[in-house]
Amino acid sequence: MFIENFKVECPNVKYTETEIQSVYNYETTELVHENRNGTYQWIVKPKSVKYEFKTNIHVPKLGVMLVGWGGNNGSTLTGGVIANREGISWATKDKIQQANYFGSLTQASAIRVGSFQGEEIYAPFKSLLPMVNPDDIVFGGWDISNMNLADAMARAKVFDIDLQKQLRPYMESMLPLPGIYDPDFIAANQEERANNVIKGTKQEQVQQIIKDIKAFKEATKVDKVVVLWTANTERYSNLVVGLNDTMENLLAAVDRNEAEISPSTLYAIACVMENVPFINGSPQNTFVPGLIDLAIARNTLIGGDDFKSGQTKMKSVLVDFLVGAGIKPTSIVSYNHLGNNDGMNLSAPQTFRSKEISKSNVVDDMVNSNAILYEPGEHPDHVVVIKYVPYVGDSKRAMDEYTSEIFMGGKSTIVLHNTCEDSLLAAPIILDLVLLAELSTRIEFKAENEGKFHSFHPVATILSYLTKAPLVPPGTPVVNALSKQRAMLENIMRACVGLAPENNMILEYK
Ligand code: NAI
Ligand code: DG6
Repeated sequence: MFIENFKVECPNVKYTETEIQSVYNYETTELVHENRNGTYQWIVKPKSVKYEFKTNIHVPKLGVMLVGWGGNNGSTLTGGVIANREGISWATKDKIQQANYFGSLTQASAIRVGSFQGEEIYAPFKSLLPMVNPDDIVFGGWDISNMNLADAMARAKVFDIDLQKQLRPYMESMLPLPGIYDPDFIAANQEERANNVIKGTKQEQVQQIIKDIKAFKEATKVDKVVVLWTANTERYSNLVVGLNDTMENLLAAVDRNEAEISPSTLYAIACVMENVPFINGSPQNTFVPGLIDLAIARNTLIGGDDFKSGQTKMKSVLVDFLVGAGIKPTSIVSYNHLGNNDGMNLSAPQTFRSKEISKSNVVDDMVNSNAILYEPGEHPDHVVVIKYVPYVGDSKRAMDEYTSEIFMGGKSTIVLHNTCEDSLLAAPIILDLVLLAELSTRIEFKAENEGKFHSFHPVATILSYLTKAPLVPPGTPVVNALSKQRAMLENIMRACVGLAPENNMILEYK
């Protein structure tokens, strides 16, 4: 059965006019490695830590500024939200299609609430905590191409033509602000597109982005802004001591107009200075150590990297399943080809390298979890190939071959082929990222040994379900397995309303 919403009633939870307060027992373990009678032994001690959570229930009017607004993802998300808001339907060759949010964790997925008279009861994921309604988002942003959003949607060739016609009146007055363009960081084939750029030094460019955010807030009267990078993949920035290794060095390097500070890092600096959350949807190392330092010092949310939309999402399910089943993946080969502007930009070796890195590291935690299968340091062969094939446009083809060792030396090969519009996968993920980033800034918590409530760590690991290479604070384990990432997010949200983690035990019926 599906219920639309619910309220938790228990002594541990209090709903006030402004917040939801919950007291939550975090059941965890403490490990010790001790010498007992001459031999070292691992001792595991169950541990319960009392936490208190406070969630501000005032849902703000949210502004979302996209870097790369006029790209395929930016125009698809903007059009998709307008179509949902306006209740638009359109004719396809198959049927009359209604706008929807399929593919969005927050808008189209469900959570299990419990059992009622022998039936499992589910509710919308978004019913867990008060969240911004996508209909109310005001969009804005930057693009190095000056095309209005209606023309950008046509250039993207993602939506059916009947839908495009209906969206055009809403989108033709939407104009991207000039962006920070540095041809050294993206493919040379993007130069033709760059007709809308901010002039000046790097410091002047940062100041312009700050001005743009302030002006957008003023003009739209939004309460909060989240900025998200969905612009072209950049090459990696070189990490250089004295340049971008600390907050002070990074800011000084901007002042000196150092060439190695990338546009994405400049946008991120501006956002952190303005205390505006910044999310990176592409694979490059925007978050150089100096920027992470800066975000921590100013307690401003940063999150990334690289939307986990299709092939990698599947990989973080399949390898988790195989390793979890005691099967040993030994070779993973992922090809894809696509013909959109992203594909064209990735046809340059330096930008492809950024994508190759983020697509390749996604099985590490699963491989490292099972020393019965893998020797220390052993890893499956893992190859990633991307080719630009203009004819297929946004309709990406992804082909994967997983070869594994099974019982008694046998081999099992699984082959997958997926054809799918890339931007229709990415747009709902962008929506989830901004909605969850906003929500997480309204949650405060403290453990029993902490005096004061505090927000989550500025490096937002809570967003990791949505990213290929989750950015984590220094010294924090990286989790790539999709089911663990989802459980983490859902269980934290459940804790905020005093619900235990979903344990799937269903003991009542055992
Ligand atoms: P796109 O090429 O259609 O759009 C990118 C836009 O960014 C373009 O309009 C371009 O003019 C603009 N741009 C480039 N540099 C800029 C800058 N410095 N400032 C402002 N605007 C700038 O690409 P698409 O398909 O929208 O993808 C965007 C990004 O998302 C790419 O980096 C891609 O790798 C990443 N991504 C996409 C996924 C998907 O499934 N579509 C999944 C994972 C990541
Ligand atoms: C080619 O791989 C283009 C990329 O931008 C991908 O579409 C994007 O990284 C999606 O990757 P995945 O592995 O999540 O499907």
